[in-house]
Amino acid sequence: MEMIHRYERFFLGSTLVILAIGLVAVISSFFVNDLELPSPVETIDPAELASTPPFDNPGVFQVGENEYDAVITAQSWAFVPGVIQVPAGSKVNFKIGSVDVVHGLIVHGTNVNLTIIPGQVAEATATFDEPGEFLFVCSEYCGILHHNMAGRVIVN
Ligand SMILES: [Cu+2]
Repeated sequence: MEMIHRYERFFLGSTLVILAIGLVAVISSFFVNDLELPSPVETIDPAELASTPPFDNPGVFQVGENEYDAVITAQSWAFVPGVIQVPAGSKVNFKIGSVDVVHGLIVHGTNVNLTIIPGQVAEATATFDEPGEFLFVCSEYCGILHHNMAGRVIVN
């Protein structure tokens, strides 16, 4: 006599197959799509961030024909600079560090979604093909004025 009902065995088996497919998808995506876990690009002493290049001079810097580095410091409760202006068609490399607590950076209309951990430099790249304004906000609750922590990418 069977100890496990055949339906139960069927669902147990299906669950294992689905889990295995998911695991294969996740693992293979690391190699096929070159996905990475969010990890520190480099580490930096948060107390020294404001006096360490490039964060001692935050701003937007042209590094190629259509390429810009946006060096940003995050602090309670502002991004410096709060406005990033680039021409349409620009590739923007966001490079951001926090001087105090954990912040986040989400740039609307792009895939940029970073957690900014004090002591770690976070980087992401986005291309802005169309002129317009793109709001960016802090995505980690960082204190009483968290809701004011925002800025804009202005694409001309
Ligand atoms: Cu914040």
